[in-house]
Amino acid sequence: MKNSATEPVTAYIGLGSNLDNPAEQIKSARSAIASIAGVKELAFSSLYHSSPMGPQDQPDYLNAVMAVETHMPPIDLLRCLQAIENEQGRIRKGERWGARTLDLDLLVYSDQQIETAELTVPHPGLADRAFVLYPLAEIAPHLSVAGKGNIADLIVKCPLNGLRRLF
Ligand code: A4P
Ligand code: MG
Repeated sequence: MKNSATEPVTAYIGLGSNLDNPAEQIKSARSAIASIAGVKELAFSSLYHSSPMGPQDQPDYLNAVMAVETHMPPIDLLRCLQAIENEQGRIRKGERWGARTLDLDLLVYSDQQIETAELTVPHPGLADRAFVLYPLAEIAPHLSVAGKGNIADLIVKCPLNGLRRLF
């Protein structure tokens, strides 16, 4: 296992927002994640503009991906991410894929494959989502995603779907 107390692992976090000034939401979330004890920012992608996946009667999204180094077990990291979502005013209305101030998904945690009631890693939607794959490839062009393959191969099979890189 690579998440022992002595050896940190690299994890990738997907950030998405389509309410209440998405650029500010993502900026605040980046600082909040980098401030978690035992988490260090390694890289942050450009911001990407994307059309909503799911219900179409919601605003477009801003998306980004962050790479971090951490000693924290994946479930603890997920709980910290959920706390940040809540702090930034995320209201869960029970609608699948509905509008949100902030969505933080644990995309990849080292080379681990995890399947529990609370956490699936790599994130199950990763390979089908341009707004995840393209920013991920920007900061980790040589990444191999456990059980799914190389990021370069995944990108080839995933149309852009209107995704635009901003800055
Ligand atoms: N969960 C399991 N595995 C994970 C993981 N790897 N990372 C569980 C994060 N959470 C994980 O999540 C529901 C449950 O998933 C959690 O309780 C957690 O234990 P949630 O955040 O409460 O609900 P959700 O986000 O609405 O559901 P879901 O199915 O996770 O949605 P996604 O996949 O997060 O998609 N369109 C664009 N363009 N850009 C977006 O970023 N995002 C979504 C949400 C919809 N449409 C979008 C975007
Ligand atoms: Mg989510």
